[in-house]
Amino acid sequence: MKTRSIFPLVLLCSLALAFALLDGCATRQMSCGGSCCSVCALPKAPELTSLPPILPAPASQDEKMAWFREAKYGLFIHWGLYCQPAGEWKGQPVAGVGEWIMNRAQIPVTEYEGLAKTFNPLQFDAEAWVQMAQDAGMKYIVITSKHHEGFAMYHSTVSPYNVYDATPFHRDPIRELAQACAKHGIKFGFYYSQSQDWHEPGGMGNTWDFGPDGAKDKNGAYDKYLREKAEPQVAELLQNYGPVCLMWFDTARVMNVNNRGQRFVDLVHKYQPACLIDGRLGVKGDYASTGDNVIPSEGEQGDWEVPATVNHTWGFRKDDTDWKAPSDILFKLVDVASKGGNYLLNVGPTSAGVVPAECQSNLLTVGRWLKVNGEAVYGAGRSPFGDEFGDFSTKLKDANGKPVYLEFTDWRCTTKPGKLYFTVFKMPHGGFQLPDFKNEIKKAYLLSDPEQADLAITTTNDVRQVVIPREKQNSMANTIVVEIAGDQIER
Ligand code: JFZ
Repeated sequence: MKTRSIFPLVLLCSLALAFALLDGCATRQMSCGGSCCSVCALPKAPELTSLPPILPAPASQDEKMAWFREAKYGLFIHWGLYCQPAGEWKGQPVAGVGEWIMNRAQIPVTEYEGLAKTFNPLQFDAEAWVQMAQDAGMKYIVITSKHHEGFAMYHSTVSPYNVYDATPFHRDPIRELAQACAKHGIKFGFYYSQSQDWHEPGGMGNTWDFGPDGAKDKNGAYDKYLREKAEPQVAELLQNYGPVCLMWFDTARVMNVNNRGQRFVDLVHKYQPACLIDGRLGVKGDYASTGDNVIPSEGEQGDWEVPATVNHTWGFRKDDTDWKAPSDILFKLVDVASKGGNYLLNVGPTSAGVVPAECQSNLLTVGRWLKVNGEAVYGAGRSPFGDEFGDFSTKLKDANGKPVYLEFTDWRCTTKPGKLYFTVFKMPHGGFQLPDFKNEIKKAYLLSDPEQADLAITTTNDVRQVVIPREKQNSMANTIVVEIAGDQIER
């Protein structure tokens, strides 16, 4: 009996291993966050359990935004069929971001569809991805449920062009991720390309197969696509994956006609009143999205988010290993937080289903810093100063003769009631010079010091300096907590 019941498993696993070898994954690092097949060491598909209920309608906009304002740091994931060509088509590199390859190489739909037949990311492990995000200090995950290529990365009943029905993988990675996120207490949201869909005759963007976009807008094809694919798919995502923290729409094209944009807003409100809408739907959302990798030069009011890359692409490109260094990621995160925003940092997993090892390791380095110093980031408010962001050069002029803006990167300040957090990236030899403010200082200590030992503050020519013993300094950045009297800074 025993041998009989184990035989199909062994067979399955060896088949899986054969596929994995074909995919070249045996040479890559294995990670089994959940559990692994003991024979082939590939992660096992998790058993699906029920998902938590959808959240009730928030009582106010502040209540709706509360988790987002606390979170500050999220993981963006661009994963789709484009991770297989990975920036190369028919042996030639295709310029631009990886997920735009179909457009940039003008690949006909019929040809591009072939990528579904070989999509089989056997090393995919939802548990490992979510664990990585958590260890990196990220509080929410936003994944491409359908990018411009038009391929649904979840089991859609609206279109068979989806990961469950059209690939040998025959699993719903988004369902698995929803479950892992619920388990780890990480918020989960979806990117959905509402306007561009290069797979459909009525979707925007595919001019090589289906002609100019203007005609689709005027002859009803676009509305047909919106009503028959985009809207029902968004409804599926909002109904079948538990609580959705936000919907990340993108590259809006004529959304203000025929209530097109509003209809998406209505769907979100109908199915998940607590779900946020990003700033790229084409009608007003719950927060503003900046341009890609664009960090405002000063503090900004309202709620906003910077979508950013860890290299120069969103979808995986095999030729792009120019990873942002951990110190750079950390500076940008604290910079964004000190200006009042959120940082949504992207990874592009491979066709094997893994996040490149070096990229992971960089994110985890930042995560270790945040484990100690996260109090200065999560739920922290804007800088009450501003001089630290930069200034116009007195010497350098741009092409129009205007002074060039020079960014300063020495330190950033975030706040909580009664506390200033000075995160210092370049520690001057004589100590950190506090910006001028009148409030009484009650106490100053290093956030990394569990004893919260008082740091000495010296005053020279009315400038206060905080001295940090060398042996207590972290090489990436040090956060000095300054406890002050009063909740408002007096300058
Ligand atoms: C879009 C997508 O086309 C791209 O593939 C990726 O998903 C990215 C996150 O979003 O690209 C944009 C959209 C908006 C701007 C720049 C690139 N923008 O406003 O600067």
